Amino acid sequence: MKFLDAEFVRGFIRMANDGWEQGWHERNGGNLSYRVKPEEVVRIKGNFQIGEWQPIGTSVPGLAEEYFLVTGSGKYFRNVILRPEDSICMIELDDKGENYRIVWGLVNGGRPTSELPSHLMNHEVKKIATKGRYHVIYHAHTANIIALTFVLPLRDEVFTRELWEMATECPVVFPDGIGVVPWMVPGGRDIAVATSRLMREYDVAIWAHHGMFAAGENFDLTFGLMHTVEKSAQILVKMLSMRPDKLQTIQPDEFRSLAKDFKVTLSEKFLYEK
Ligand code: 2HA
Ligand code: ZN
Repeated sequence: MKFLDAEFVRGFIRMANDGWEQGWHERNGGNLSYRVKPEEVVRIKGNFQIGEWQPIGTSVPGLAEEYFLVTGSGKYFRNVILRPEDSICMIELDDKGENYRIVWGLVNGGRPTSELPSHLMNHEVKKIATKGRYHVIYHAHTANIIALTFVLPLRDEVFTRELWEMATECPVVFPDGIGVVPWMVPGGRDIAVATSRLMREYDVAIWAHHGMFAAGENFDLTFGLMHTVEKSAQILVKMLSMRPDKLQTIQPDEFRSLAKDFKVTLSEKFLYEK
């Protein structure tokens, strides 16, 4: 099968373009990765052109010998749909989870995303936590969430509760809540460690003054999660622009009733009295 005909590759390209159309990927902002299933690797292996081993910059032994489809460092999301072979690549990890090599793509040179340590450490945590169910990690520069990191306390409880209050679907879409990483230098191992620690508990991590990471089972769920959180942030920004307080909102007991009917568990740590 031709590489670009594979369903997971088409899904990846569509998601990258959807993110571009949302306005979340100015210039080379954001990055996307997909942990490829063994049966999907088999189908496109005939297209491989294997490169040299390179250090990942962190260690992910739980992902040894796995394959990932990832966006390229410095590449633009808006170009992915036009020139996927120049903008994205598939990589293979070695038997220790310490090095990678490109097996397809980035035909004009380049490296996988600058946030590769964060992507892979998040994949490792999620693979264990979901018994292999999760395959997608997505980083986007979502303007409304970023704006909120200047005015809300950078605490998981506050971001989760305020965003839950903005739309009834929110506690159903992200019942585990949202984590917040304070401002840190992006691209390295330290921010990857901080983010993956939050990913043990949550499917969403906010990077203060930078953007968001979302994790999920497939492209639809992960894109939908990013979209839902950012839309909720947009409503909060609108509300705060009209007046600083709320005349009425969803109350803790109403969240508890919602949780019962929709069969989700909402931690009491988010349902504090204000
Ligand atoms: O430019 O988003 O965090 C890619 C990024 C770095
Ligand atoms: Zn970024």
